[in-house]
Amino acid sequence: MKTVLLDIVNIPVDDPIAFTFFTGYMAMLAASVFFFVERSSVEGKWKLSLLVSGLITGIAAVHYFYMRDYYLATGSTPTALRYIDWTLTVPLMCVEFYLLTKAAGARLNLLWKLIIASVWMLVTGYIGEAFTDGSMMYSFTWGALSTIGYVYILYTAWFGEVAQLAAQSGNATVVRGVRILAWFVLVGWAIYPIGYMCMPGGWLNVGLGWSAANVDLFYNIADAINKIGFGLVVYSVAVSNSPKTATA
Ligand SMILES: *C/C=C(C)/C=C/C=C(C)/C=C/C1=C(C)CCCC1(C)C
Repeated sequence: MKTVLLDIVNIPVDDPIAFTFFTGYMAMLAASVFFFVERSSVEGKWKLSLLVSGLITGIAAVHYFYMRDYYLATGSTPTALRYIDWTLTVPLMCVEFYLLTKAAGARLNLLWKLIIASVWMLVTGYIGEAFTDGSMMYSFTWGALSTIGYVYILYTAWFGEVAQLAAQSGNATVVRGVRILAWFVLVGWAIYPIGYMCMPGGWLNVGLGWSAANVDLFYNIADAINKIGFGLVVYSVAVSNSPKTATA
């Protein structure tokens, strides 16, 4: 009888998805250590931003630990764990936008609007994945509903309140940082719907015959880029706004 434990310790070398689960876990863990340690080298008000960066990758690391085992033991997609992770970490990414623009006058209602949009995006996405009947209509409907939340965040970061407040801040590194984060939302976050469309009933699955097995590959790569990348952008803004003596 094959035990679950045996499946877990045997990481198949020819399985790129298992590989990205494992490296994803390590990368998130290492990034958290980095962000937590580096808190001491930035000035007061930036410490909270770095704490949030570390929490985002830390929460992801814990979920990757479990998702990797789930995947190795069952060979299937850990949908629920994935969405629990995102429901915690995507709102925290909204907090980063809020903290970056707070000095320029961002108010809590901006944060709430972003959080509500992200929760909408994720709850509808989860319904689209977890309860699918495999039909194109089902996949498209929930995917389209989810995209409304995504577009709202995208708009806010590029042209809406976040972009406007960044411009008003008069701080060149904040303007630049927010613009880079907006690029992450446009390009990095767009990888997720590609993964979603590999699901049964999805356009890439039905239209191009892309396998549902690719879902985790897209999600794992996107998570590493977005969660660690976001944190590094915030880190660089924090460092350039801290006195040189504090960074030594
Ligand atoms: C750290 C995790 C992040 C940044 C996750 C982001 C997830 C998305 C932007 C997901 C978007 C989706 C759509 C826009 C439509 C299809 C369903 C989703 C949830 C995959």
